[in-house]
Amino acid sequence: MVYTKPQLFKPPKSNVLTMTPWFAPVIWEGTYNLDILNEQFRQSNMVVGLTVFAIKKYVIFLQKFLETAETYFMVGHRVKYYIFTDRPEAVPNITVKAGRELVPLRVENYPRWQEISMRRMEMISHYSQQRFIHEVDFLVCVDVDMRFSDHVGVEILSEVFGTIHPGFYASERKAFTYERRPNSEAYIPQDEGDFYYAGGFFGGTVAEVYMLTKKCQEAIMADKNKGIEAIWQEESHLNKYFVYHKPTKILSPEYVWDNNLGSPQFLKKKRFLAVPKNHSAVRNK
Ligand code: 5GW
Ligand code: MN
Repeated sequence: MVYTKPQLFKPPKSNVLTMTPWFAPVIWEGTYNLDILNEQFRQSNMVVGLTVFAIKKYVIFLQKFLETAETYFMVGHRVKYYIFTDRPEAVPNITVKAGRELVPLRVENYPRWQEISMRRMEMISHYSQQRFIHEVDFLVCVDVDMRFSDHVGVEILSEVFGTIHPGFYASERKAFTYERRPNSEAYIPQDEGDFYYAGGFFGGTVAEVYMLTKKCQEAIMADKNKGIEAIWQEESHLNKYFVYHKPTKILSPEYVWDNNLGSPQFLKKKRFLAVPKNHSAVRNK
């Protein structure tokens, strides 16, 4: 517990928002002391579940995803990788470090890609209630077409957290690609909303992730019955949820980046990066 004391009149960052108006911290490199956070987390002996979906050709992303997670994700802590897949035999047999475990979970395959993407909410809510609640304390729910490229640790954990989408961090509200049709359950009026959150990185305690995914799942089904599908599927519903259930922590775009967006000055770390995909090869629609 030896470190330089916090300086009330020398905030570590002044170029970016580090606290929302509802007092949720925004996590950037330089805002936290990992030694303190790790110490606190260790004392609680908690377990983190990382959920990822690899359906059909997306199993090809698992090798790099898991290898890099072993290097950068929650190092030194207990981790369960929950891999939802229609092809458990295609899950790479990688050796994981002590305290970490690979758990393949067989799921159905859906013919439409929009359905594959949206059904993640249903699967996560179902397994949260049936299984995750008994096995882990926190859930981190991410896309698989990604690789870890820098530290992602306990600084992200909180009751419920979302990540600022790398394509919209500087956008005005009106430019957010929220669902704008009032007959969708994901509808957000022009004068509401804080950030545009990425569908590919959210999480929290199992209880909170259960509520979030359940609510999104119900909204998706209600839309389906009305014959409407939100513009960005489950990402639209996640954004709607966060307007009215504010995240208790916000991850900066350091936590979901895409090198097509360059390397702006404010971005000190690229922790979780989109893997370029050959759309025609992996997305046999
Ligand atoms: C297939 C065709 C088009 C879009 C998505 C898929 C697809 C997605 C798939 O065939 N299998 C699959 O497991 N997924 C899961 O949904 C992956 O976990 C993937 O990361 C997630 C979201 O789809 P992405 O990553 O293609 O969406 P973007 O918005 O990151 O391009
Ligand atoms: Mn993706």
